[in-house]
Amino acid sequence: MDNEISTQPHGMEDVEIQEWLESLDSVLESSGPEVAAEILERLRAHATLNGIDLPFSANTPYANTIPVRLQPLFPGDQELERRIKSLIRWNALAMVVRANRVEHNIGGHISTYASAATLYEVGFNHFFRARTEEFEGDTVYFQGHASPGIYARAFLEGRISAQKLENFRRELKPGGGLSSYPHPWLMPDFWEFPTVSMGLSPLMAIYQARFNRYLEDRGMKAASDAKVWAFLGDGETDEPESLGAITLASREKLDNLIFVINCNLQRLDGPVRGNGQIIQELESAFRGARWNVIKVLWGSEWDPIFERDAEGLLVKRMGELVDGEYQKLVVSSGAYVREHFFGSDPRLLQLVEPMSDESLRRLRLGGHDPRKVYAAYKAAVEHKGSPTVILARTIKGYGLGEAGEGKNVTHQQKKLNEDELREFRSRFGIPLNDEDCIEVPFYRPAEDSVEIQYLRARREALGGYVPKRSIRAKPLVADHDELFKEFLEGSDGREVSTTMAFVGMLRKMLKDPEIGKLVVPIVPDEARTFGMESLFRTAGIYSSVGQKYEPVDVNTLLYYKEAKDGQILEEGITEAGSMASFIAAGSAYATHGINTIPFFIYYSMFGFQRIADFIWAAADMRTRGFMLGGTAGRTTLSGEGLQHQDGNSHVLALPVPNNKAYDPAFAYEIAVILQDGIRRMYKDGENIFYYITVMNEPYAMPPMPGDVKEGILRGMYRFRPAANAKAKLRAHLFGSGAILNEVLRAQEILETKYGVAADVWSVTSYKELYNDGNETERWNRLHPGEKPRVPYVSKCLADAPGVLVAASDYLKTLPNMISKWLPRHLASLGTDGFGRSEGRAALRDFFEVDSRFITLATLHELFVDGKIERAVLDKAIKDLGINSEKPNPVIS
Ligand SMILES: Cc1ncc(C[n+]2csc(CCOP(=O)(O)OP(=O)(O)O)c2C)c(N)n1
Ligand SMILES: [Mg+2]
Repeated sequence: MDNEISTQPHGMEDVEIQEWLESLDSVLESSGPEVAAEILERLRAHATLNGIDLPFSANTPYANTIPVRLQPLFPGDQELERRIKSLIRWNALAMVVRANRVEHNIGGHISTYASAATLYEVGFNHFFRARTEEFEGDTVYFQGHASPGIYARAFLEGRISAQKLENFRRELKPGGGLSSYPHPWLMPDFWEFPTVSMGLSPLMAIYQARFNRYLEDRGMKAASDAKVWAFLGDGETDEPESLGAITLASREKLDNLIFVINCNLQRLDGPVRGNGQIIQELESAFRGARWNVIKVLWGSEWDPIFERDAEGLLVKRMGELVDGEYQKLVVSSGAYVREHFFGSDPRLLQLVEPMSDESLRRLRLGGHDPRKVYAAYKAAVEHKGSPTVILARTIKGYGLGEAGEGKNVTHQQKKLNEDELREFRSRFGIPLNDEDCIEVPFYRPAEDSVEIQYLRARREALGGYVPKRSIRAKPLVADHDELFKEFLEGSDGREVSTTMAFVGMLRKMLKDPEIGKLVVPIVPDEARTFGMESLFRTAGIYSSVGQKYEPVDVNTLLYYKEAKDGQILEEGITEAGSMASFIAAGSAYATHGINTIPFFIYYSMFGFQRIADFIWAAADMRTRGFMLGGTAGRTTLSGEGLQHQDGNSHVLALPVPNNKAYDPAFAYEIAVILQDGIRRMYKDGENIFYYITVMNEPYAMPPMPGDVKEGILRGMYRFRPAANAKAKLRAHLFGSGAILNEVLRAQEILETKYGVAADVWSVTSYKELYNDGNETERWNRLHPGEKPRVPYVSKCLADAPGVLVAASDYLKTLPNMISKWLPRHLASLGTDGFGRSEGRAALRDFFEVDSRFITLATLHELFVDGKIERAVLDKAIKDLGINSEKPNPVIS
């Protein structure tokens, strides 16, 4: 840690330093901080020019950033706010303690909110503005583990009943309960942002703040001074996502963004940086990234001590301690603090000589002092030109005393004994007698009490209650038949990939009078890979500063055009950041009342596999939009090798309940899925989103064979029936994505060489078929007296004679999932295993998914069925050039 501002240069007299400091003070007084800063900058430059090697430090001393003389007056009724906060503390604690008395181990957290109560209450009483008709409102990401406190406040506000509070973490109780953490899926009128998977919310908040600017720059919403607040834990900052995008925030000058990091110096197991100083570490990271950093370390009780310390000894001493020592001081007596902290120097001891041990113990930290927190928040909201981070020092489990304050076990403290409860009650002045208090009842003062009146008045002044989620966008009205019609007609023999076909649709959607403006294309530096560069010029790449340079390719048709009203979000190489943009755009129907339709186009391998937790959060948040996994298919993406070739994503998409996953083969399938998706999400308001894989293998796109729209959407339809349905040898072949072409080739081989008449089915979504099958089974189980329903896939194959074979570019488990609803055994071919750097043909041979292997699988099924002789099979293996001893691709 290089936070030390050395106060003991070699051989220099204290007097001399004093003189320098005094002259700076006098400049400060006579000419102000800007002049003082200018002088220091000039001195630094002068020193460097003269060969003085100044060590780099992004740190400031271990002290409050805002000096007392610049501290604004606290505008609220401090005593009343303290009483309200105490009641919230009590109810938050009561929720957890009561829940765990009823159901042992139901969990919940006391100590996170206990340490953050002041940080939230100052926000609620003075800063967080609600969304109203006139004002878009501030956006607040609450730290997930602090949720009991947020619920407890809503209880005092009369927004959550005592019964709901009683059923914290018991959502299935009659009358409902409260979800453990912020989950819009579970509490869609209350929570807006899922935050509890640590690290997601800081990244989402950054991209949310940037998306707000994007909407303004594109003229889709009025400019406003609304803020995005994100409350994080200090331990949470170890997640790479937490700090991973902070330079974007400063580069984009997001002064609408405020991080509040609750620096209680502890995480779950112990100290965040026992041997270091997390606050100084974070300060240097954020200052290095050019954020406005405000440290709120010491409460007002410290002010007079600092005042007495003309030599700066106290700040120096504070900079010396490591967090492990600070944590110890927090749980120690005043005498211990005097001896171990101030005792390091007799001059320091003298500073606190007039103070009793008790008052030493009660020296508050900055994050627990509303005046200091208010000053920081006010400075943050007024700051211009960069995002702000507030590093607030607090105590984990503040107020829990022996029950856990500052202790390593405090994160998981869920129960308090009688003495501990009484002590907490007394410390925070909760009006409950000794007997009642041990029952830990919820406590809400009467409606006409000053506390409730004050709390309501403050929220009224700030526009209403927070958090609150509501859907404000109006549904779309058009049906877009015209838009998609041309794509149902095929490519007239021209060879195109599904990616190219999709880009054609995107181009057309961008011109549509209703949805054109709403489309938000998002790419992580992969637009050229997907042939999207033509959109650079027509739609423009969003840049908050326009284009300050003449692009090198300005003379070409498709030059790299950046523009302030550009529509494309070209995010650079960050799938996580792109997904955060997707979430912001896909939830704007609620956050902003705007139906933006995100299309996030990326390398399919780097989606579900890399950023699955963001996708899960998007699902929780009821995000709408389309994710397009490009260069998809383990054998269809040739050359790249095992890191790129995706045969996994459709399996990884299975667990996300409201995600619809499609592996289409043809342009018209994509058109049908997109049109229907826009209708379902933006007209009918369904809380679903789409994952569609698109490939880069070119082939002729056929016209839609009749009205197969329902089949496309439900997961399968017959694409090409057998020429001779009456043949003796029959088969049904399933193909998906680019592998459907292999299946069609197999259909021909089987017919011409082996006399097998096969129907070919395009399976667009195994996930749809699987969900439908399960749903049908469940319904039948629950309704035994009624006519049993039949799964869609069983209906499709009800009168299908012959053997069944499926092939896709994904794991074999996909077709296997639906095999139990099929009339006969299913042979599944797929791409389990690691990819290879190879061409398509070799890859399909290696993974055994080409037309030859599909043919063999069909013949083998017929052989097992007793329909053909062994000899036919042996000959086929030879004729097809299949090496029976080839290594198994799964493990080779
Ligand atoms: C991605 C992820 N990993 C682990 C956890 C489990 N977890 C919950 S709270 C916590 C400690 C939090 O410490 P900190 O961020 O400092 O918050 P505090 O409670 O101290 O304010 C951990 C590890 C989680 N919620 N998310
Ligand atoms: Mg912490």
